[in-house]
Amino acid sequence: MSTAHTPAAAGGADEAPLLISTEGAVRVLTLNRPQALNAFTTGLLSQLRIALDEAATDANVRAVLITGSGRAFCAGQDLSDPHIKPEFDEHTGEVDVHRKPKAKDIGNLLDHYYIPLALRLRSMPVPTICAVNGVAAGAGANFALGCDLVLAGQSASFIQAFSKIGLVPDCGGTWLLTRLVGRARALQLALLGDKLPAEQAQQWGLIARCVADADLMSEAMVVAQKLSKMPTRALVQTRQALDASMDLEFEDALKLEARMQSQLGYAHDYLEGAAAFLSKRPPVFKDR
Ligand code: T3D
Repeated sequence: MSTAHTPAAAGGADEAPLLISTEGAVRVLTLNRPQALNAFTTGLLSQLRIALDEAATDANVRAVLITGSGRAFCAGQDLSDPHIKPEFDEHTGEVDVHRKPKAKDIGNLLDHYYIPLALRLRSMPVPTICAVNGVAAGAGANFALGCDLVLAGQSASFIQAFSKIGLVPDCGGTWLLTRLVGRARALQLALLGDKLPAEQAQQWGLIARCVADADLMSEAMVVAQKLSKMPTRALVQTRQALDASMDLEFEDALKLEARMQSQLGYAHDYLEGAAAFLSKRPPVFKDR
């Protein structure tokens, strides 16, 4: 059964910048500013973080699926958002070099919105799946790549748009890209800011799977439903162990695995999994 609600929000075109629904134990979050390719405003960023907080604390939620409405996943930061919009002559489109522009600290925006969001996503106590339904640019691309499993439709693409406007990759991009595709390809993506089609993104190991556009949501939902029935705590600790392994010596990774198994071995889900296997019945996992 699917239920839907939207959080209380400001009116106007952005009445519901984030759609929230639930299918079984899967919480579905849909970025919903299609008129601006679902670009992030501070309002959308706040709602996304609140929605992730809610999913994290709701014991009935066992997976989160994130997607976008319309033809794009997310075009990154909304560059017309008053919080960061630069001052320029609206008629000529030129920046007046003689007039000292009022400084807008973009780092401030990151501190207050992007960093908490990226950390929230990465520390979710349930698996996260992103269904990239179209272009994912700038922070939109890196927010998607921060999810545990990324599926993309064949017409989707990934753009590290930052260099084109004089910025560095953010929302975790520098960390994620080097780990996902290595330094050479990370630099190619980040310096040139070119569009990487979904199929190539899969070949490069940037995302898990590229699927036909028409099948994207159903395929992503199958994955999300499957994960929602699995031992959540073990899945989340697997994410943590894989992330930590990048900075660990081999022996330290072995020790971390042992500490995690030690904890998980006492949990209901391991007892259930082993008992179900030995008694040849399907397991019912409950831990979160
Ligand atoms: O201050 C900071 O920036 C700090 C935070 C940084 C994090 C970031 O994410 S920086 C990167 C910001 N994003 C971009 O630079 C991407 C800008 N967008 C594009 O390059 C292109 O729109 C796309 C390649 C994503 C898609 O191209 P296309 O040709 O399919 O669509 P379009 O015609 O460019 O866009 C359609 C509409 O969406 C258009 O509005 P209109 O003319 O129909 O009224 C366009 O202005 C709007 N739109 C697209 N991206 C943004 C946007 N509006 C505001 N902000 C955007 N990022």
